[in-house]
Amino acid sequence: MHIKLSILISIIICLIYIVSDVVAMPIGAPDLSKCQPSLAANCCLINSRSIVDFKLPSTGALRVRPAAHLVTKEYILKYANATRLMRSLPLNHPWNFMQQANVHCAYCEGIYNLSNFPNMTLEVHSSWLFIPFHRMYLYFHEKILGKLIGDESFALPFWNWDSPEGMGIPTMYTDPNSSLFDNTRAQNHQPPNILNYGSTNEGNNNISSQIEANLEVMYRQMVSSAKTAELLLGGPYRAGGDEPWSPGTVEMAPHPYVHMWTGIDMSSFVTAGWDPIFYSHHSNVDRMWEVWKTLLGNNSTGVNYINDTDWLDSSFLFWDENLQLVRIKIRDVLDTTKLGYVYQQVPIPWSNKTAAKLRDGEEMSSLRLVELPVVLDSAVKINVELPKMKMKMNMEEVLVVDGIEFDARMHVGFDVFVGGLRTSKIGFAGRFEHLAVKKWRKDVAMGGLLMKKRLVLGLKDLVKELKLERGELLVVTLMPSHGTGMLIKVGSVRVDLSS
Ligand SMILES: *[C@@H]1O[C@H](CO)[C@@H](O)[C@H](O)[C@H]1NC(C)=O
Ligand SMILES: *[C@@H]1O[C@H](CO)[C@@H](O)[C@H](O)[C@H]1NC(C)=O
Ligand SMILES: *[C@@H]1O[C@H](CO)[C@@H](O)[C@H](O)[C@H]1NC(C)=O
Ligand SMILES: *[C@@H]1O[C@H](CO)[C@@H](O)[C@H](O)[C@H]1NC(C)=O
Ligand SMILES: *[C@@H]1O[C@H](CO)[C@@H](O)[C@H](O)[C@H]1NC(C)=O
Ligand SMILES: *[C@@H]1O[C@H](CO)[C@@H](O)[C@H](O)[C@H]1NC(C)=O
Ligand SMILES: *[C@@H]1O[C@H](CO)[C@@H](O)[C@H](O)[C@H]1NC(C)=O
Ligand SMILES: *[C@@H]1O[C@H](CO)[C@@H](O)[C@H](O)[C@H]1NC(C)=O
Ligand SMILES: *[C@@H]1O[C@H](CO)[C@@H](O)[C@H](O)[C@H]1NC(C)=O
Ligand SMILES: [Cu+2]
Repeated sequence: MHIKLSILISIIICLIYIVSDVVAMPIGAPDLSKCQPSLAANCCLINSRSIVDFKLPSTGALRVRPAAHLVTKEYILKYANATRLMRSLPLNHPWNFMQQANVHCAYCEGIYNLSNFPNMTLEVHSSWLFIPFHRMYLYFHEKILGKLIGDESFALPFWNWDSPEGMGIPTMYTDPNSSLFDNTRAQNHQPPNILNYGSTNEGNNNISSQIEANLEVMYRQMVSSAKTAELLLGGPYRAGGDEPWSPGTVEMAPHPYVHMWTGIDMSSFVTAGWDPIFYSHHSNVDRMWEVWKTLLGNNSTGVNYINDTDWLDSSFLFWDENLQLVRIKIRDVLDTTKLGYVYQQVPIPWSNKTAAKLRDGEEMSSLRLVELPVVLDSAVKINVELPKMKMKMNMEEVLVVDGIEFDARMHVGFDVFVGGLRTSKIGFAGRFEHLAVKKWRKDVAMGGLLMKKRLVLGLKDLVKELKLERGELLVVTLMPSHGTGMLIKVGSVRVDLSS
């Protein structure tokens, strides 16, 4: 009887799975006629009856996106001119600077629902949409800027924050008379101040250790924790599936930190695009995928993108440089050379940072050991077992921090460290961080918005560096990194095997 019941239950579960699988499909481009403006920001996109499918540009010379701190005065004038022209267009022109900025708001503030699943809100963060959506956004922005100054070779700069020379605000953005300026930038973060996105590095005034800590974060987020395209780019978000909840490592650090650090406009999804520095920040985020491909992509799983048609066929709408509304799919933007651009080659100082960065775990030894779920009002330790199973060749341990819940009105974040019972060393494994969704969202204004997310980090290298063995207990430390940890709850932590 019991056996029959359990068989029945399994069959039902299978059926539910099959049915939900049938429902799941690619994210459909929004229906622009169905805009639900948010409370303070009317960032509805300009609609058009004529929509054409995106076509790759005919091949010409490749545009080379330069590092922002290495460009000439002439380049800066050209870029500032283009942005000034963009700012001076009529407000209702799709190329107007504020219209360009609205694109970001429109795709992430609950402004549109999916055209093919109308009771799901369209959101381009916290999932595998993050990198390709922002790639498309920058592509059109760059083409329009080039059009405005009659220079098809114009390429956006990238803010090279992953390199010591690029860790401060690039000087092209600091002239208050320039169209590239934004007056909400943080006064105390102007040059020569540099970013300090290192783990447990709060209040550090030692520039060289600040740089070292930053490079360690780069190495963990981009190399050791991101051995597969899905770990790097993020987990699934499908029409008819779950809300986006599984951001990739490239989205988690230092991307949100750089937003927060830069200033007020940059700190929220609605206003980030108002600051011209947004486009070079995201140009570097985009560049990270390209760098990753050359470092790891060739031998991870053999593919340096996510081979899933729900991802490849997810589509979006943008106004292009011919004043045409176009529908573009993720499969159109896998290769930047087909889009006509590449990045200037600069040193990658973090690519080979290795085990040397393991630290002494003494400072963490007095932390309280907790059971989950737990509210992260301070740093906590959790014991988690490494799977006993023998691993297949290309399998790896992934650390899954699940059921992360927080009030979306707050900027929240925590760092993850891993150690073992037999070793006093610990290693930084990665970071979770989420920008505040400001009061503009209706659901937020009406009494809070509970967000649920999950963080997945590759552990294979760290397990090797710490000489941990199968079946051994790990000590996972979760350390609030951005002052508002008391607002985050963590549901569970486990180690899975994934291929
Ligand atoms: C920028 O615009 C000014 C004024 O329109 C023009 O004189 C100058 O040549 C332009 N500079 C570049 C580099 O395009
Ligand atoms: C979405 O809407 C359909 C009807 O249009 C309804 O049957 C379904 O339950 C809704 N799903 C959710 C998650 O609200
Ligand atoms: C959009 O989706 C949300 C759920 O995310 C739902 O509450 C809302 O009613 C939908 N709006 C429309 C116009 O269907
Ligand atoms: C900005 O422009 C004003 C007046 O046009 C001028 O007085 C000031 O020196 C300029 N500032 C800079 C930093 O160029
Ligand atoms: C700054 O940090 C570096 C590297 O971590 C260290 O070698 C140096 O002694 C520190 N300097 C000061 C003044 O603390
Ligand atoms: C991966 O392939 C690219 C281009 O084919 C090459 O430049 C790069 O060196 C390769 N990386 C590795 C780690 O083999
Ligand atoms: C990729 O190949 C390089 C060079 O052969 C090797 O050092 C590295 O461990 C490989 N990475 C993975 C994820 O297999
Ligand atoms: C992608 O998936 C399809 C269908 O599952 C498969 O036929 C194809 O070989 C895969 N491509 C790569 C590059 O792995
Ligand atoms: C690591 O990379 C840097 C910059 O690319 C290089 O200067 C350094 O020699 C490399 N170190 C090792 C140990 O390979
Ligand atoms: Cu964004």
